[in-house]
Amino acid sequence: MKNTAPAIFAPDGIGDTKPINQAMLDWVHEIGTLTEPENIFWCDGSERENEFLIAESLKQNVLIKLNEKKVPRSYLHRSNPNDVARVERFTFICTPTKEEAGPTNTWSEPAETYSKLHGLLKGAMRGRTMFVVPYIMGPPDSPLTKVGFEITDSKYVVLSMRIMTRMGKIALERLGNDPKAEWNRGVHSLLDVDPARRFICHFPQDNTIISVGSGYGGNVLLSKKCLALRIGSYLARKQGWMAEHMLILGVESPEGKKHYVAAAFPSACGKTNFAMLIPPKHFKGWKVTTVGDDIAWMQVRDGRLYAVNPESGYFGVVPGTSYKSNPNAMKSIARDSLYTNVALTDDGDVWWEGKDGPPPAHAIDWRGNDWTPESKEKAAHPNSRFTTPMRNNPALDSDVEEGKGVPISAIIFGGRRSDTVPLVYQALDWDHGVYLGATMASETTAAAAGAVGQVRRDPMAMLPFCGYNIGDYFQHWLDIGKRLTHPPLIFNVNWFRKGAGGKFLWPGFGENMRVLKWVINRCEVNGGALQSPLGWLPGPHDLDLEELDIDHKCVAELLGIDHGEWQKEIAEHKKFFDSLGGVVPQQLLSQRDQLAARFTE
Ligand code: OXD
Ligand code: MN
Repeated sequence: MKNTAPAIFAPDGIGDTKPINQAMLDWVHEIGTLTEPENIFWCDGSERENEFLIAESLKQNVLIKLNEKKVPRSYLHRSNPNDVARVERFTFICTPTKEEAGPTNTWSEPAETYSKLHGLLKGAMRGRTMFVVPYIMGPPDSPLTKVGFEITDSKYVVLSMRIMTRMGKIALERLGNDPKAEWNRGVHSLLDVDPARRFICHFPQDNTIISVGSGYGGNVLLSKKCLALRIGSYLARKQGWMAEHMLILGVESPEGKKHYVAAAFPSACGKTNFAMLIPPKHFKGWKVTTVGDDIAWMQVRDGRLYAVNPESGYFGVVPGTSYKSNPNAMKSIARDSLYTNVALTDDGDVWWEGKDGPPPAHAIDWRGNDWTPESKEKAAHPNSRFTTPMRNNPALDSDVEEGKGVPISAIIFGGRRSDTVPLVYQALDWDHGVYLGATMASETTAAAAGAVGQVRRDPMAMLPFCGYNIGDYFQHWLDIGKRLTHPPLIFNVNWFRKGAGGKFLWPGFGENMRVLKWVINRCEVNGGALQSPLGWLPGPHDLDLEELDIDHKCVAELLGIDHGEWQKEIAEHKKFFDSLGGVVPQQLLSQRDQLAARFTE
């Protein structure tokens, strides 16, 4: 096998912080015996360790140093061109029975899968360094916080995990020496980055993840999609909390009243932009702050839902990010960042489609080839990414480290829909809101391998991330609702509706504040709304559209409900539920009947 990750040799005092937990040491020994690395590097998350790993990554061309004046302490990484996105068809849920994984997951029998993976891992780290990465997910003093260990042969993974998680000693201390402590076992090997040997496998019952053959963040930063969502959702159901694919933001009014909102959108549909929104000038005194941009772990406390962001960094889509679309993201990624698969300019800066200013006259594209504005190929891959610490975000919420989390006033679901779905509407109650989430659909994006732009149902934006049977997941949502005496209000939004000419009707980005204000007003019980078959819809004067250059006809179109389109949509809901083969809870089936009936009233 080609050695895609040659071993490195650390001086004394680096890479030798062994944990004291015997169960943990036994597991590392077991994986070491299987994979036969040249040496083992025990990460402690220190600055010195980071500097050493960066220096070694530069020597091995895993990273390219960017111009220190333009983007301080930042690096470019180019992935193998066959490895640029999550691969859902190579992602497996390995529960004892197929029913436990359910109709939306690709199931694989655990014993057979372990045996196949162990075959692939046998001797896979010969001539390589095996890194042991301890990390925690969640604020240090949260009851929701989990410990994970990732074994990997990729330096890029170690450097990324240091940004995306609270990594190193903090996790060793939290684990302590309790042999029964709960912790996630993650094993990753690049192998030879061959799609034919690429598998991302989850064993929820064993709290174990094995990922081989890829170096793409979503497949290999095992803390993120694998632990925080797939294994996380399984643990959440068992332990009575929620693990969701949601951003969390705070909104403060000029009067100083603050609400927190969680919002689920599928991958690459603007979660990071929404979480970092800057209100337009007209909204003087309003402030939006970011708790998280991708994942929310939520628990019920005193009848309310509280959320924490388990991560400590952002792994965001680069193309389209600019001072116009997301100034806070631009400021965050101006330093301390890893860029993956963007273009490199001749002066050592990074460039991508949609960045402010004119394109460079010449650059090296994401594949390492010469690029000019005349080139047919894109300079940056459509799913090129930044990895940046959340502390760089000028709008970081002051309660991001709060262990009990932030109280959630509203949950927003949203997808990318060119037609049918209005700009915003509010569910009638929790169960109806669960129905909105369960029937969500979105046009596919470049975040996952496969065709782009096709409408697919993506319940709660969790289709690729729910680690167990989706029917049980819907039931879990309904059950959580029963424990909430002050449930968040639930909304659906669609920033992407298009008019007859195929142009977006809504300006999006910062202007989404107008929708957010209506949501907050509804939470405060002072926002006007009209009853509609879909739920509560803002009337023409309920949205604050002052100083927005938008045609009244566009607003009517944005909020319009086309009965013909909705007949088709309801039929699609039925088709989707039917395709799940009888796992959908009765309450949701009757929600659909009630929706259909409201259209005939
Ligand atoms: C992500 C994704 O990277 O959803 O967050 O793919
Ligand atoms: Mn995501």
